Amino acid sequence: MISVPIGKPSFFTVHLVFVLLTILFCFPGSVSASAEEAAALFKWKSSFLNPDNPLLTSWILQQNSSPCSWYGVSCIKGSVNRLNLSDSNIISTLYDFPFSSLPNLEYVDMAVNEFSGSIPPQIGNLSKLIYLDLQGGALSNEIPREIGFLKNLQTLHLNGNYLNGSIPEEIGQLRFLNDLALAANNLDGPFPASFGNLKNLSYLYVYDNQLSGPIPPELGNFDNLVEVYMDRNQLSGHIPSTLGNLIKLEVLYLFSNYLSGSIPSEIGNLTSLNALSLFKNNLTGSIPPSLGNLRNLTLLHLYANQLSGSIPKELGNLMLLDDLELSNNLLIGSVPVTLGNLSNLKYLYLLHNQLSGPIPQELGNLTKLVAMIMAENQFSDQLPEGQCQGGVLQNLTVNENMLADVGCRLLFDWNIKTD
Ligand SMILES: *[C@@H]1O[C@H](CO)[C@@H](O)[C@H](O)[C@H]1NC(C)=O
Ligand SMILES: *[C@@H]1O[C@H](CO)[C@@H](O)[C@H](O)[C@H]1NC(C)=O
Ligand SMILES: *[C@@H]1O[C@H](CO)[C@@H](O)[C@H](O)[C@H]1NC(C)=O
Ligand SMILES: *[C@@H]1O[C@H](CO)[C@@H](O)[C@H](O)[C@H]1NC(C)=O
Ligand SMILES: *[C@@H]1O[C@H](CO)[C@@H](O)[C@H](O)[C@H]1NC(C)=O
Ligand SMILES: *[C@@H]1O[C@H](CO)[C@@H](O)[C@H](O)[C@H]1NC(C)=O
Ligand SMILES: *[C@@H]1O[C@H](CO)[C@@H](O)[C@H](O)[C@H]1NC(C)=O
Ligand SMILES: *[C@@H]1O[C@H](CO)[C@@H](O)[C@H](O)[C@H]1NC(C)=O
Ligand SMILES: *[C@@H]1O[C@H](CO)[C@@H](O)[C@H](O)[C@H]1NC(C)=O
Ligand SMILES: CC(=O)N[C@H]1CO[C@H](CO)[C@@H](O)[C@@H]1O
Repeated sequence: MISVPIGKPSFFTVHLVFVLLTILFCFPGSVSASAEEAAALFKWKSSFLNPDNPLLTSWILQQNSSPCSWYGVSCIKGSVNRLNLSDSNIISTLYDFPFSSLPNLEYVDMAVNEFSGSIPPQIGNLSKLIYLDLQGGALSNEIPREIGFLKNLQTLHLNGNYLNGSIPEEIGQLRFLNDLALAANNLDGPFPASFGNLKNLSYLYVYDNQLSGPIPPELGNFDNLVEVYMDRNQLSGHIPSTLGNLIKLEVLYLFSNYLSGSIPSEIGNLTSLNALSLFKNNLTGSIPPSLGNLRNLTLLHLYANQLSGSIPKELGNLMLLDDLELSNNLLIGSVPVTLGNLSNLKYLYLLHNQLSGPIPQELGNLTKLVAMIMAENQFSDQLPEGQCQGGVLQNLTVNENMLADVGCRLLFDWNIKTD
């Protein structure tokens, strides 16, 4: 009875050896690639903490087994080419993965399982790999340098694990890399110097780590970039003006870092941009009027910086904008009347600046506004009449200004101080 935990694996081993011998004796000299691959995968499965995983009941060894019809396995010419075990409730490590027994493997999708332990250096033996997705597990320790041997890799998703240390220099050898996701780990240190080699990147997700040092200036040469998420790190230095070359860029998230200097006016050349989020940095200088060229922008978050000067009237060109947040800066002057053209605007946050003058009547045209947060400025005169008509507005905050007559006080839960 007591021997059950030991007896089970040894039964598997005996069974495996028996099957392998059967294969060898029955088909001498013609052991097919797929039978070897089947044995290797079966052996790996038997190392799982849940080898009886109900999704993997097709993974059984029989005489002359081929794994090609097994759950999640696809073959080309009888050899395993693709392994898709995403979201399959596997509880295991990668230590016993048959890295040296699957020579034709090109696609590995093992996202969202309970893989723990390190990524073994033998990962580098999967030399034909094009696609590797190990996101959403519990992998820890450093990304092995051997990742650099995977020279054909186009997609690498290691996000959502507990990987630490810095991004290995060897990543620069992955010149075909198109989609790199290292987000939501514990990675630190600067981007390696070789990062500039990854010229074919379209998607770069490194958010929510502790990466430090500058944004690699070479990023401005990555002509195919479509989405850049570098937010929630410890990046410092300036935003490179060369980012303005990235005419395919649709998302640029750099928020919650330690970036300083001004917003380069070249950002206004990113005419494909849908979302620009630079909040919670240490950016200074004024908001470049060129941002008014970003006509596809729906989200512009520049709050919690030290931006000065006035709000450029050109922002009124951003007809698709639904979320404009400029709070907690040092902005002065009046709110441009052109903002009244932003007919899709739902969120207007100008809280805690040094804005003055009347709030333009034209803002009363913004009938989709849900929140208009104007508090802690030096606005004078009256509120726009339109704002008193209710609409969908749920939150109008104007306290700590110098607004005189507030006729529609009762519509909202205001806390108005008129000093
Ligand atoms: C793996 O399978 C899932 C679910 O069917 C699918 O969404 C995903 O695209 C597949 N991955 C690859 C690399 O084919
Ligand atoms: C990574 O984390 C492990 C513990 O999980 C620790 O032993 C190791 O020193 C860490 N490595 C780095 C480079 O921080
Ligand atoms: C670069 O990526 C694109 C897809 O974005 C792909 O079509 C092209 O073949 C890649 N080029 C190289 C040299 O990897
Ligand atoms: C990019 O922006 C800068 C500054 O706004 C401008 O001088 C330059 O002509 C623009 N370049 C291109 C290629 O549009
Ligand atoms: C703006 O968005 C529209 C609709 O998604 C798209 O057709 C158009 O190409 C975009 N413009 C630019 C300059 O990317
Ligand atoms: C922000 O910038 C100011 C002025 O350049 C500097 O004095 C300050 O130390 C910076 N703060 C942080 C947190 O980087
Ligand atoms: C934007 O607003 C200004 C001032 O309210 C107005 O003169 C201008 O015609 C508007 N532009 C567009 C494109 O609606
Ligand atoms: C916008 O508001 C102004 C002043 O309240 C008004 O004169 C104008 O007709 C409005 N424009 C539109 C397009 O509703
Ligand atoms: C209105 O917005 C202010 C500022 O963001 C916030 O503190 C307050 O909780 C909001 N009130 C409601 C009712 O949403
Ligand atoms: C066959 C093969 O390529 N084996 C290699 C697998 O990976 C380990 C660790 O990198 C190497 O030592 C082997 O040579």
